[in-house]
Amino acid sequence: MKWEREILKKRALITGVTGQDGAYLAEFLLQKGYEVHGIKRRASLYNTERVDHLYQDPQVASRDFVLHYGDLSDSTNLIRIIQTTQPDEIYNLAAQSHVAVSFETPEYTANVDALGTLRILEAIRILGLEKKSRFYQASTSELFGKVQEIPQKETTPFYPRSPYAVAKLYAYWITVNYREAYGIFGCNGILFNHESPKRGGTFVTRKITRAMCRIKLGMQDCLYLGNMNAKRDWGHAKDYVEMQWLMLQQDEPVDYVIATGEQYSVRAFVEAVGKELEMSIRWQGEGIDEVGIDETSGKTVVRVNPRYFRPTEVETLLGDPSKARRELGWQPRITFQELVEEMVAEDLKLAQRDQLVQQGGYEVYPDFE
Ligand code: NDP
Ligand code: GDR
Repeated sequence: MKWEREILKKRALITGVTGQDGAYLAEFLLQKGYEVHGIKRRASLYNTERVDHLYQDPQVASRDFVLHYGDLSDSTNLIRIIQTTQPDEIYNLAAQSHVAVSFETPEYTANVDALGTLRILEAIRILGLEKKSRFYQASTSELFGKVQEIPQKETTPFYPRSPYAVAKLYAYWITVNYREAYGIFGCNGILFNHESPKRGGTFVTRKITRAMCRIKLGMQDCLYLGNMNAKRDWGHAKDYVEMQWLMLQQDEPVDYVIATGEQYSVRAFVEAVGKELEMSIRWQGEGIDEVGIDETSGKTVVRVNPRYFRPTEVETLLGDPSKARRELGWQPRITFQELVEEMVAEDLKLAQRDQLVQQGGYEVYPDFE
């Protein structure tokens, strides 16, 4: 019965709905029968590409997926959206999420990633929604930064190494504080790197899959990278958003590390992508002179460019997700190999599309990052 469905229907608000995780989470919650509201930023060009397939005509009165203009730097707007939507669950995924960019825009990153989180928590309090709106905070393995323990778990001390990570540290603690001070059901998901074909093109995995697919098709000569020794624990975003939801379904708010427990270097990621594309990468030289040669073509396809080095680097991250496994029964389903295969398949399709456009006599612009 329609009436029953509406009463039972849960309502979620997602900040950062136009991002990688926001898009997967919106899809996941809609499949679960939620009414999903998302906050998108005003931009001079359309920025809803990742959620366009979920779009519902605003002329239709009853919609399950609704986008609101907003920004984490604007409290008035956040209070109004939360007041109008009265969400049962708020997922705070919005952030200036690029670590290297945070060195260029430290104040903005702090405003959005740290104070933005405070603004939402305050909105919950101002509106008296402490007992209604559960809150998920997108915390990060970057909090561990210069690692104090291997692998990293919930009790590992934090040592942030970038303006991004320092801002996220504030967000982590303000979520804990509002939970303890005001009884808000607030959780931190300390998520390790997670990727997908929806990953932004300036993060290293997507940068590699995009560039190597284009190199394979002869549309690009070389891929320029920074620190290839960096090691990460890479999972699939689809698996990880399920965990964000699961954390808000528990009886008590608890913080969890979410990771695969496996680690690969940037260099190993390049090799895995090469293998998928039937390229065999041989490394030669050291430091900034290191190059990757595709033995099948004899061409140098990877070079180092110090412009991608960071003032302070996070060299290695490896998560221990055993608490989530034990208490939530969570286990990642998608393997590293499957992640690489899916990303390569998608980027090969996109490169082939661009190649057709090029062959048709139209301009195709290169990737600049
Ligand atoms: P993305 O960069 O793909 O998405 C970030 C989202 O935040 C986008 O929708 C973006 O909008 C939005 N946003 C940025 N600034 C603002 C602002 N001022 N006001 C409102 N919205 C804003 O990130 P991911 O989806 O990968 O990550 C989601 C969250 O999880 C982030 O908080 C990130 O820091 C965190 N995280 C991510 C991990 C990962 O490996 N992916 C690991 C651990 C934590 P627009 O589309 O307009 O740019
Ligand atoms: P990260 O992801 O900083 O871990 O943050 P990113 O993919 O940007 O970097 C991973 C590692 O690769 C090294 N690297 C390069 N990185 C980029 N972007 N471009 C390059 O050319 C390049 N060459 C080498 C980096 O130095 C780094 O060591 C991501 C984001 O999603 C954060 O929001 C999130 O919190 C963390 O993951 C967990």
